[in-house]
Amino acid sequence: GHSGGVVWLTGLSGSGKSTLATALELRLFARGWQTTVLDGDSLRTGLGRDLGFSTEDRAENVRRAAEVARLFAEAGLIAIVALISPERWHRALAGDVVGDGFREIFVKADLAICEQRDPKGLYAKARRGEIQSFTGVSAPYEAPETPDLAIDTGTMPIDAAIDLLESFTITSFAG
Ligand code: GGZ
Repeated sequence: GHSGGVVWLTGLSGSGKSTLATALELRLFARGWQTTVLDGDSLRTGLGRDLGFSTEDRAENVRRAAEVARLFAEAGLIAIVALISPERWHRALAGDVVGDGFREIFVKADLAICEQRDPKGLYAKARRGEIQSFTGVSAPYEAPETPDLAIDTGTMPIDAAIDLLESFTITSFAG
């Protein structure tokens, strides 16, 4: 059995948040746990489709995701949230909304690595000035100072990263 909770993944675009979120969900499902994934990229096509990328709009995006995650957690699920949530006050807001059961995971990869990966070509566009306020290029990313867990996807093999996140989640919410 397990309690409800929120696994909040923060990191740059291309740091591996979505990959880890999907992989964690599969691992937890295999253990019979109830989970759901809230991914920034897909939330923004619906729940947050009126929002842009100013610091205020990002905060509102984070707040909405946190409110939804809280509802899932109260229903006993593990909500895995993958949002850049770039500034410390954004993550503090999420933590305040969720309360107990909020865990902040720093998905850490140097900007150079994320930019090298550039799966959607967004960094290249940002460098050409075709996307404004792009995190890491023309908008800030403040690394968490005291995350509950940091996973360095730039140096750690993906399987090891998933193992680490799974163990952390089980330790946090098994009961
Ligand atoms: C950052 C942007 C931007 C700008 C579009 N800055 O890696 P992706 O492409 O697939 O997912 C990113 C997503 C970021 O949305 P979030 O909701 O996670 O951000 S936040 O928590 O800050 O609200 C990225 C894409 O949208 N994207 N423009 N300017 N990422």
